[in-house]
Amino acid sequence: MNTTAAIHAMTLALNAAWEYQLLTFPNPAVGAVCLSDNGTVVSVGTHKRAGGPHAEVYALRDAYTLLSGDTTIAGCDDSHRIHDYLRTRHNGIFHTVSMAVTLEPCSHSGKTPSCALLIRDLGIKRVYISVKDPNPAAAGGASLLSDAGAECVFGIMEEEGEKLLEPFIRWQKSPFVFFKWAQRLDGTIDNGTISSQSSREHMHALRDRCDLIVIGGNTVRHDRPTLDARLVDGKAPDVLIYSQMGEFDQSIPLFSVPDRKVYVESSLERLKEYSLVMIEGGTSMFQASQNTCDWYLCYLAPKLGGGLQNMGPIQEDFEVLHAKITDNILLWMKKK
Ligand code: AOF
Ligand code: ZN
Repeated sequence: MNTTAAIHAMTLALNAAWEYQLLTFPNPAVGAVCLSDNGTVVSVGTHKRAGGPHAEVYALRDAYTLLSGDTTIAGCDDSHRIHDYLRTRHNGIFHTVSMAVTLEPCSHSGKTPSCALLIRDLGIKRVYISVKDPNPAAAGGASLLSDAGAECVFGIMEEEGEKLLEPFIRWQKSPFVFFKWAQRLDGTIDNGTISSQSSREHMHALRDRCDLIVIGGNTVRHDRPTLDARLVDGKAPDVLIYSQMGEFDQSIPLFSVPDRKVYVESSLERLKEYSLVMIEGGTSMFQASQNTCDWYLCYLAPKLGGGLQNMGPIQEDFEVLHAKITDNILLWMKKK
């Protein structure tokens, strides 16, 4: 198979993984693609949440369903069941299948069984890999496959694979912190709901995964937010109100969410106790967290008018890590 087909497959795998960026916390975001021997894409899989099937397992499940016509495990989300079923029923159909994966297939049994062992047992002959697994417990899947006679090709879109993995590497040792805001095309960030329903659901899914939200005191006073994850039935993270003045009206909804801690503090030291932190706010919160943020996430709504305030005097050049176009545009960025 030519490199163009491998790059095409890896691009699909990377895009699939970005769909669940941060949502897999504390696991990495991972994507996988199965290809037929002429380079046609057969299936795309992505890891969706920690404890759930790995990306390879979803891709293999869907490839099996398509190639065999057997729909028994078509909608199955139980990784043990998928592994067991594929092992006993594959009937050699994977011998002409190659895979592209954004992360080296895992060698270990964690919450789910080993992907590398499954790939080996299905008789897959070639695996394109973007980056090695930095987690020592799960690494080594490629040598396991090579020892069994499969070809592992490393370094396909390696730079892109490394960017995808940055949060995973960061939250192993210190908090991964991102600043999130929503704006209209004219740059305004105030006055009512800006983002679409699907963007707000995505943002609530992120809140559900975060263990801390940081927000500026003025935003709390003006917007009186709840800062929970109600749109996805998720859990509400703890809240740090970053403010020089300790006094807040306790009837603001965020104070009455059960099982959550709320801190009012004039420093960001508290972040060190957490692993995945979202900062929300406007100009002053952006400035206060300049040296703390790893990434930035902007939801851009295709609207003009309706607001007055923008990000003000901030000057920043960002690198776009990933952009997703839906009814809004999602921009994952980091400072250049
Ligand atoms: C893969 N494919 O899609 C992911 C991998 O507890 P577990 O079983 O979910 O294993 C988690 C570890 O596996 C995680 O720390 C990382 O090293 C690797 N993640 N590996 O082959 C995937 N998400
Ligand atoms: Zn795995």
